[in-house]
Amino acid sequence: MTVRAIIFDVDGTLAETEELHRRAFNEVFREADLNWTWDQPLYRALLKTAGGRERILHYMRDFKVGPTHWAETTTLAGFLHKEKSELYRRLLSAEKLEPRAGVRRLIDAARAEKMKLAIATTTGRNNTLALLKNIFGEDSPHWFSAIATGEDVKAKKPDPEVYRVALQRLELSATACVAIEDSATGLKAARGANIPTIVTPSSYTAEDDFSGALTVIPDLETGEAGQPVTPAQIYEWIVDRG
Ligand code: XBP
Ligand code: MG
Repeated sequence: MTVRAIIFDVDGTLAETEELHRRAFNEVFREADLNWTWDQPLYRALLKTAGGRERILHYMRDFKVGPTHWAETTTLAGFLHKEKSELYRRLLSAEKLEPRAGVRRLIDAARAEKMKLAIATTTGRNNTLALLKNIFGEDSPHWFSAIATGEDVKAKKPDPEVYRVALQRLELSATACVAIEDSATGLKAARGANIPTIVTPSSYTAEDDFSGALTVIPDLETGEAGQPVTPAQIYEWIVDRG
């Protein structure tokens, strides 16, 4: 018996992408002649709202900016988010990102052991595919048996729905899988679906509360004792602590 699948979060877990998302938000705000700038401290706070469109709506509400009518507010948020998503992918096609430390090693080890791989993310499908191709190469989307994104759900993280969709597509039970997340929001979503979860905090989430995680480690290369995380190690953690 071993772990049958690893379900990866995307932003902050596979790669440090949030600075690119933030750049795309700010450029689109500028292009739309909006006097909005999301600096890093503000973006850290705004990241508590998962999903770019929801984040823009939350910002307009909290900072009392943008149109006063609800219908216009949602139209503007939808427009800005669509533009931002296209710009994010243009930025990704011009800039090579690296996967976070140890991610590629664990993926290769899991594939060698015939474990399944999946994705459970808040961002959209095109963004996900563009990032996978950027960091792992053109063929890499085929490594994943299930890709569940924000487009597949009614409620985004911290709601567990995206993890439930991933489990359904994998045709596996929660306890046969492990999730890898970088944020408290993502951890809550994975735990809400009963999936044991490893947390590798990212640059924006280091201060989050990770209670309920199987382990919190700097990254998949460093692990708990300076050793790269392996499928066997994950199974041991689940048996000992799950
Ligand atoms: C993290 C998020 C996303 C990104 C932006 O996603 O909250 O909203 O910040 O992506 P993940 P969109 O679940 O992968 O960590 O603007 O496409 O929503
Ligand atoms: Mg994340």
